[in-house]
Amino acid sequence: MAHGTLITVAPTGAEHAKADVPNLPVTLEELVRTAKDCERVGAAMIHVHIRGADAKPTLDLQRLKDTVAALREETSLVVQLSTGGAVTDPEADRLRVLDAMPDSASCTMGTVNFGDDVFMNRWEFVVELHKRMRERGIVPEYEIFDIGQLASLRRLLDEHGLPAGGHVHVDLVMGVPGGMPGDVSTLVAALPLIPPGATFSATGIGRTSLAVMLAALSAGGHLRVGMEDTISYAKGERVKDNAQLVARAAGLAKIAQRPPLLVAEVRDLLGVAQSN
Ligand code: KMH
Ligand code: ZN
Repeated sequence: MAHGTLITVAPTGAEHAKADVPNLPVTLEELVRTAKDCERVGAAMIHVHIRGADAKPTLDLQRLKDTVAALREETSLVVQLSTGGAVTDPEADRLRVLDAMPDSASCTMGTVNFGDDVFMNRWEFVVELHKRMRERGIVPEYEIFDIGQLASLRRLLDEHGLPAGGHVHVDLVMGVPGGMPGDVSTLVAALPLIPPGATFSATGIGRTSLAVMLAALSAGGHLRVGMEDTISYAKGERVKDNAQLVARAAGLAKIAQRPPLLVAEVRDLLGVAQSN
Protein backbone atom coordinates (compact mmCIF):
# COMPACT_ATOMS: atom_id res chain seq x y z
CA MET A 1 0.00 0.00 0.00
CA ALA A 2 1.31 3.46 -0.92
CA HIS A 3 2.58 5.30 2.17
CA GLY A 4 1.12 8.66 1.23
CA THR A 5 -1.56 10.07 -1.02
CA LEU A 6 -1.17 12.03 -4.22
CA ILE A 7 -3.93 14.62 -4.31
CA THR A 8 -4.69 16.07 -7.72
CA VAL A 9 -7.00 19.02 -8.10
CA ALA A 10 -9.09 19.38 -11.26
CA PRO A 11 -10.40 22.89 -10.71
CA THR A 12 -12.31 23.82 -13.86
CA GLY A 13 -13.06 21.17 -16.49
CA ALA A 14 -14.86 21.87 -19.73
CA GLU A 15 -18.42 21.12 -18.77
CA HIS A 16 -19.66 23.73 -16.28
CA ALA A 17 -20.68 27.17 -17.49
CA LYS A 18 -19.38 30.17 -15.55
CA ALA A 19 -22.92 31.59 -15.64
CA ASP A 20 -24.19 28.56 -13.71
CA VAL A 21 -21.16 28.22 -11.41
CA PRO A 22 -19.87 31.74 -10.68
CA ASN A 23 -17.05 30.51 -8.40
CA LEU A 24 -15.57 28.30 -11.15
CA PRO A 25 -12.00 29.47 -11.88
CA VAL A 26 -11.90 30.44 -15.55
CA THR A 27 -9.45 33.34 -15.89
CA LEU A 28 -5.71 32.82 -15.53
CA GLU A 29 -5.77 34.92 -12.38
CA GLU A 30 -8.56 32.80 -10.87
CA LEU A 31 -6.79 29.59 -11.87
CA VAL A 32 -3.48 30.63 -10.33
CA ARG A 33 -5.22 31.76 -7.13
CA THR A 34 -7.07 28.46 -6.78
CA ALA A 35 -3.86 26.54 -7.58
CA LYS A 36 -1.98 28.31 -4.79
CA ASP A 37 -4.84 27.77 -2.33
CA CYS A 38 -5.02 24.09 -3.23
CA GLU A 39 -1.26 23.57 -2.94
CA ARG A 40 -1.37 25.13 0.52
CA VAL A 41 -3.91 22.54 1.74
CA GLY A 42 -2.40 19.41 0.18
CA ALA A 43 -2.65 19.22 -3.60
CA ALA A 44 0.50 18.19 -5.48
CA MET A 45 -0.77 18.07 -9.06
CA ILE A 46 -3.22 20.21 -11.03
CA HIS A 47 -5.26 18.89 -13.97
CA VAL A 48 -5.90 21.91 -16.16
CA HIS A 49 -8.59 22.83 -18.67
CA ILE A 50 -8.48 26.46 -19.72
CA ARG A 51 -11.15 28.92 -20.83
CA GLY A 52 -11.07 31.78 -23.32
CA ALA A 53 -11.98 35.43 -22.74
CA ASP A 54 -15.63 34.38 -23.18
CA ALA A 55 -15.19 31.83 -20.33
CA LYS A 56 -15.81 28.97 -22.78
CA PRO A 57 -13.38 26.03 -23.08
CA THR A 58 -10.48 26.61 -25.46
CA LEU A 59 -7.32 24.77 -26.51
CA ASP A 60 -5.60 27.92 -27.76
CA LEU A 61 -1.90 27.09 -27.72
CA GLN A 62 -0.59 30.47 -26.61
CA ARG A 63 -3.08 30.56 -23.73
CA LEU A 64 -2.00 27.04 -22.75
CA LYS A 65 1.66 28.07 -22.79
CA ASP A 66 0.91 31.16 -20.71
CA THR A 67 -1.02 29.00 -18.24
CA VAL A 68 1.81 26.48 -17.85
CA ALA A 69 4.30 29.34 -17.35
CA ALA A 70 2.11 31.09 -14.76
CA LEU A 71 1.46 27.92 -12.76
CA ARG A 72 5.19 27.12 -12.77
CA GLU A 73 6.02 30.65 -11.67
CA GLU A 74 3.46 30.82 -8.86
CA THR A 75 3.32 27.22 -7.60
CA SER A 76 5.45 24.10 -7.47
CA LEU A 77 2.55 21.85 -8.49
CA VAL A 78 2.97 19.19 -11.15
CA VAL A 79 1.18 20.78 -14.12
CA GLN A 80 -0.99 18.39 -16.08
CA LEU A 81 -2.82 19.65 -19.16
CA SER A 82 -5.97 17.97 -20.36
CA THR A 83 -5.79 16.57 -23.87
CA GLY A 84 -9.43 15.55 -23.47
CA GLY A 85 -10.61 19.13 -23.79
CA ALA A 86 -14.31 19.40 -24.49
CA VAL A 87 -16.29 16.73 -26.37
CA THR A 88 -16.40 19.05 -29.39
CA ASP A 89 -12.63 19.54 -29.70
CA PRO A 90 -10.99 18.10 -32.86
CA GLU A 91 -8.14 15.61 -32.54
CA ALA A 92 -5.57 17.96 -34.09
CA ASP A 93 -6.23 20.60 -31.43
CA ARG A 94 -6.04 17.99 -28.68
CA LEU A 95 -2.68 16.74 -29.95
CA ARG A 96 -1.35 20.30 -30.20
CA VAL A 97 -1.88 20.73 -26.42
CA LEU A 98 1.40 18.82 -25.98
CA ASP A 99 3.31 21.69 -27.64
CA ALA A 100 2.66 23.69 -24.46
CA MET A 101 5.12 21.27 -22.81
CA PRO A 102 3.41 20.55 -19.48
CA ASP A 103 4.93 18.13 -16.95
CA SER A 104 2.09 15.72 -17.53
CA ALA A 105 -0.96 15.34 -19.77
CA SER A 106 -4.09 13.24 -19.70
CA CYS A 107 -4.56 10.40 -22.19
CA THR A 108 -8.02 8.85 -22.25
CA MET A 109 -7.98 5.16 -23.10
CA GLY A 110 -11.12 4.88 -25.22
CA THR A 111 -14.38 6.29 -26.50
CA VAL A 112 -17.21 6.64 -24.02
CA ASN A 113 -20.73 7.99 -23.94
CA PHE A 114 -20.56 11.21 -21.97
CA GLY A 115 -24.01 12.28 -20.80
CA ASP A 116 -25.85 13.08 -24.03
CA ASP A 117 -22.56 13.42 -25.91
CA VAL A 118 -19.76 11.11 -27.04
CA PHE A 119 -16.17 11.57 -25.86
CA MET A 120 -14.22 10.25 -28.86
CA ASN A 121 -10.86 8.56 -28.38
CA ARG A 122 -10.07 6.39 -31.40
CA TRP A 123 -7.32 3.80 -30.96
CA GLU A 124 -4.99 5.48 -33.49
CA PHE A 125 -5.46 8.79 -31.71
CA VAL A 126 -4.64 7.28 -28.31
CA VAL A 127 -1.48 5.70 -29.74
CA GLU A 128 -0.47 9.04 -31.28
CA LEU A 129 -0.93 10.82 -27.94
CA HIS A 130 1.12 8.17 -26.14
CA LYS A 131 3.96 8.40 -28.67
CA ARG A 132 4.05 12.19 -28.86
CA MET A 133 4.12 12.45 -25.06
CA ARG A 134 7.06 10.08 -24.92
CA GLU A 135 8.93 12.03 -27.63
CA ARG A 136 8.48 15.22 -25.60
CA GLY A 137 9.18 13.69 -22.18
CA ILE A 138 5.64 14.46 -20.97
CA VAL A 139 4.35 11.98 -18.39
CA PRO A 140 0.86 10.68 -19.19
CA GLU A 141 -1.96 10.05 -16.80
CA TYR A 142 -4.15 7.40 -18.40
CA GLU A 143 -7.79 8.38 -17.86
CA ILE A 144 -10.11 5.42 -17.49
CA PHE A 145 -13.84 6.07 -17.87
CA ASP A 146 -14.88 2.43 -18.19
CA ILE A 147 -13.34 -0.85 -17.10
CA GLY A 148 -12.63 -2.14 -20.63
CA GLN A 149 -10.32 0.84 -21.12
CA LEU A 150 -7.91 -0.84 -18.68
CA ALA A 151 -7.59 -3.71 -21.16
CA SER A 152 -6.84 -1.13 -23.85
CA LEU A 153 -4.13 0.30 -21.61
CA ARG A 154 -2.53 -3.15 -21.32
CA ARG A 155 -2.63 -3.39 -25.13
CA LEU A 156 -1.09 0.08 -25.50
CA LEU A 157 1.79 -0.75 -23.18
CA ASP A 158 2.34 -4.18 -24.76
CA GLU A 159 2.41 -2.81 -28.30
CA HIS A 160 4.04 0.58 -27.76
CA GLY A 161 6.04 0.35 -24.55
CA LEU A 162 6.26 2.33 -21.35
CA PRO A 163 5.54 6.07 -21.24
CA ALA A 164 7.96 8.91 -20.55
CA GLY A 165 9.30 8.53 -17.02
CA GLY A 166 8.89 4.73 -17.17
CA HIS A 167 6.05 4.67 -14.63
CA VAL A 168 2.37 4.03 -15.39
CA HIS A 169 -0.22 6.13 -13.56
CA VAL A 170 -3.94 5.64 -14.07
CA ASP A 171 -6.87 7.83 -13.08
CA LEU A 172 -10.24 6.13 -12.68
CA VAL A 173 -12.92 8.67 -13.60
CA MET A 174 -16.04 7.10 -12.16
CA GLY A 175 -19.70 8.03 -12.31
CA VAL A 176 -19.86 9.75 -15.71
CA PRO A 177 -23.28 8.94 -17.20
CA GLY A 178 -22.26 6.46 -19.92
CA GLY A 179 -19.12 5.27 -18.13
CA MET A 180 -18.49 3.00 -15.15
CA PRO A 181 -20.48 3.66 -11.98
CA GLY A 182 -18.84 5.43 -9.06
CA ASP A 183 -19.16 2.82 -6.36
CA VAL A 184 -17.06 0.47 -4.26
CA SER A 185 -17.77 -2.72 -6.17
CA THR A 186 -16.78 -1.16 -9.49
CA LEU A 187 -13.57 0.22 -8.03
CA VAL A 188 -12.74 -3.20 -6.58
CA ALA A 189 -13.50 -4.81 -9.95
CA ALA A 190 -11.08 -2.43 -11.67
CA LEU A 191 -8.14 -3.18 -9.37
CA PRO A 192 -6.89 -6.46 -10.91
CA LEU A 193 -6.96 -4.89 -14.38
CA ILE A 194 -4.58 -2.08 -13.44
CA PRO A 195 -1.15 -2.97 -14.91
CA PRO A 196 1.31 -4.47 -12.39
CA GLY A 197 3.47 -1.77 -10.81
CA ALA A 198 1.15 1.03 -11.84
CA THR A 199 -0.31 3.54 -9.40
CA PHE A 200 -3.88 4.74 -9.60
CA SER A 201 -5.97 7.61 -8.45
CA ALA A 202 -9.74 7.85 -8.58
CA THR A 203 -12.36 10.52 -8.77
CA GLY A 204 -16.12 10.21 -8.49
CA ILE A 205 -18.30 12.55 -10.52
CA GLY A 206 -21.08 14.44 -8.75
CA ARG A 207 -22.60 12.62 -5.83
CA THR A 208 -20.27 9.64 -6.22
CA SER A 209 -17.33 11.78 -5.07
CA LEU A 210 -17.20 10.70 -1.41
CA ALA A 211 -17.84 6.99 -1.97
CA VAL A 212 -15.08 6.84 -4.57
CA MET A 213 -12.67 8.83 -2.40
CA LEU A 214 -13.14 6.56 0.60
CA ALA A 215 -12.92 3.40 -1.52
CA ALA A 216 -9.76 4.62 -3.28
CA LEU A 217 -8.06 5.43 0.02
CA SER A 218 -8.93 1.99 1.39
CA ALA A 219 -7.59 0.33 -1.74
CA GLY A 220 -4.24 2.13 -1.58
CA GLY A 221 -5.13 4.53 -4.38
CA HIS A 222 -4.59 8.24 -4.80
CA LEU A 223 -7.21 10.97 -5.08
CA ARG A 224 -8.42 13.50 -7.59
CA VAL A 225 -10.95 16.11 -6.48
CA GLY A 226 -12.14 19.43 -7.84
CA MET A 227 -14.94 21.42 -9.40
CA GLU A 228 -14.39 19.74 -12.78
CA ASP A 229 -15.87 16.64 -11.15
CA THR A 230 -18.27 17.92 -8.52
CA ILE A 231 -19.83 21.25 -7.61
CA SER A 232 -21.74 20.02 -4.57
CA TYR A 233 -19.98 19.56 -1.25
CA ALA A 234 -22.85 17.81 0.50
CA LYS A 235 -26.54 17.29 -0.15
CA GLY A 236 -28.00 20.73 -0.85
CA GLU A 237 -24.66 22.49 -0.32
CA ARG A 238 -22.63 23.93 -3.18
CA VAL A 239 -18.81 23.75 -3.16
CA LYS A 240 -17.28 26.99 -1.84
CA ASP A 241 -14.07 26.61 -3.79
CA ASN A 242 -11.59 23.97 -4.94
CA ALA A 243 -9.48 24.31 -1.82
CA GLN A 244 -12.47 23.18 0.24
CA LEU A 245 -12.52 19.90 -1.72
CA VAL A 246 -8.74 19.45 -1.47
CA ALA A 247 -8.80 20.15 2.27
CA ARG A 248 -11.46 17.49 2.79
CA ALA A 249 -9.47 14.97 0.73
CA ALA A 250 -6.30 15.81 2.68
CA GLY A 251 -8.16 15.36 5.98
CA LEU A 252 -9.49 11.96 4.97
CA ALA A 253 -6.05 10.92 3.70
CA LYS A 254 -4.56 11.82 7.09
CA ILE A 255 -7.28 9.87 8.91
CA ALA A 256 -6.43 6.90 6.67
CA GLN A 257 -2.79 7.34 7.78
CA ARG A 258 -1.83 8.07 4.19
CA PRO A 259 -1.13 11.80 4.41
CA PRO A 260 -0.80 13.99 1.31
CA LEU A 261 2.46 13.48 -0.57
CA LEU A 262 4.73 16.46 -1.09
CA VAL A 263 5.22 17.67 -4.63
CA ALA A 264 8.82 16.39 -4.74
CA GLU A 265 7.61 12.94 -3.62
CA VAL A 266 4.96 12.97 -6.35
CA ARG A 267 7.52 13.91 -9.00
CA ASP A 268 9.59 10.90 -7.92
CA LEU A 269 6.56 8.64 -7.86
CA LEU A 270 5.32 9.57 -11.32
CA GLY A 271 8.72 9.96 -13.00
CA VAL A 272 8.21 13.70 -13.58
CA ALA A 273 11.42 15.76 -13.61
CA GLN A 274 12.00 17.83 -10.47
CA SER A 275 11.36 21.55 -10.94
CA ASN A 276 14.32 23.94 -10.72
N1 KMH B 1 -13.99 17.07 -20.66
C1 KMH B 1 -14.11 15.69 -21.00
C2 KMH B 1 -14.80 15.55 -22.32
C3 KMH B 1 -9.48 14.83 -19.80
O1 KMH B 1 -9.36 15.91 -19.24
O2 KMH B 1 -8.55 14.27 -20.34
C4 KMH B 1 -12.82 15.00 -21.05
C5 KMH B 1 -11.95 15.10 -19.87
C6 KMH B 1 -10.81 14.15 -19.83
O3 KMH B 1 -12.10 15.94 -19.00
ZN1 ZN C 1 -10.36 16.81 -17.53
